[in-house]
Amino acid sequence: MEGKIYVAGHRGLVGSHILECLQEQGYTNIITMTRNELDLRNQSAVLDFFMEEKPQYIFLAAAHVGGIQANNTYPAEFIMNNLQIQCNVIDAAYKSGVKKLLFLGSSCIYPKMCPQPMAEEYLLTGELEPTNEAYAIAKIAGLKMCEFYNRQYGANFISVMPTNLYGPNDNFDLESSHVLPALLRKIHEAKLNNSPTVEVWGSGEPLREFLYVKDMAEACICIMENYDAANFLNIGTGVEVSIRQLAEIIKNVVGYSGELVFDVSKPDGTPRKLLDVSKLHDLGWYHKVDLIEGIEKTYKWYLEILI
Ligand code: GFB
Repeated sequence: MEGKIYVAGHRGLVGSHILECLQEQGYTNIITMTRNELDLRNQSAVLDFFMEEKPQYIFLAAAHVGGIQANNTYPAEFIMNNLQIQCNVIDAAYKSGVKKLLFLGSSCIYPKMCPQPMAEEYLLTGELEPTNEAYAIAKIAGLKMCEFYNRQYGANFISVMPTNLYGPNDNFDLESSHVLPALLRKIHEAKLNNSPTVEVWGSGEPLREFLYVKDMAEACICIMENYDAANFLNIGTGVEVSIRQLAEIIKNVVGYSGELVFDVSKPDGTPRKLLDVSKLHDLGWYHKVDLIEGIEKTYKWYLEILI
């Protein structure tokens, strides 16, 4: 409980909840750095920080992230920023003698036409989804880097691959956000403006799995405490919904009765992305918050920050 923990990305969606959960669970020796204090893309600054602070446990939740449109429009930034952050932190962790590091990946690492649900073994068995290829390649490099540092140097670096996450502290910017916060905001604003319709990107047919971020944070801490194998782990619920069903659920939570209008000029992305979470369940970890409850909590938070 006294070991020095560094949460990288503590202002992001996952990092902020990891920090909060660690504090709730009684961890006291936690360090964080804002982007202005430490630019994780700067290799020498990162190494200096690790050598000086000598943290023992690292949650690597810092990343350049975004929804389908941001990924598709800015692939150079997604690959460069993520590779730099990961390489710098993972290598500095090794050089400074970190005991254990948890690297956060993404379910978009799996092939576009992957058999469903997607088991860990299906990595690198097919072509990636083009809209997020840059991000996926960076995340695959990160998980492989952890694997190779374990193999060659005997490090204890673990990777987890979460499904689509959502919750308080998410990004609600309509151009760069993921689908859930985008639809929550659009439907809320349509209700306020008495607008008869809401625009939903794509066909509404793609299937996605959503995990409430607090569950994700608890899973990360549980894995950091209890799991030492070199193989990476999927983190999800094992439950999927179509984008159309998601929009209907959000309409119910918000209390909006207008129509959904599907803009098929926008990309659908991968048709289906359901994780096989049997290995996680074998460890005894199950999600607690289901989709409706999670959306209700997120909407409550969203209304509070608007005040
Ligand atoms: O959440 P999302 O942006 O990302 O989009 P991905 C999921 C689906 O929702 C797509 C549709 O089929 C979108 O077309 N969608 C409908 C919308 N309306 C909207 C909207 O208003 N905004 C957004 N953003 N989508 C991302 C990857 O893939 O998922 C990342 O690009 C990462 O690399 C992340 O892996 C978890 O699930 O398609």
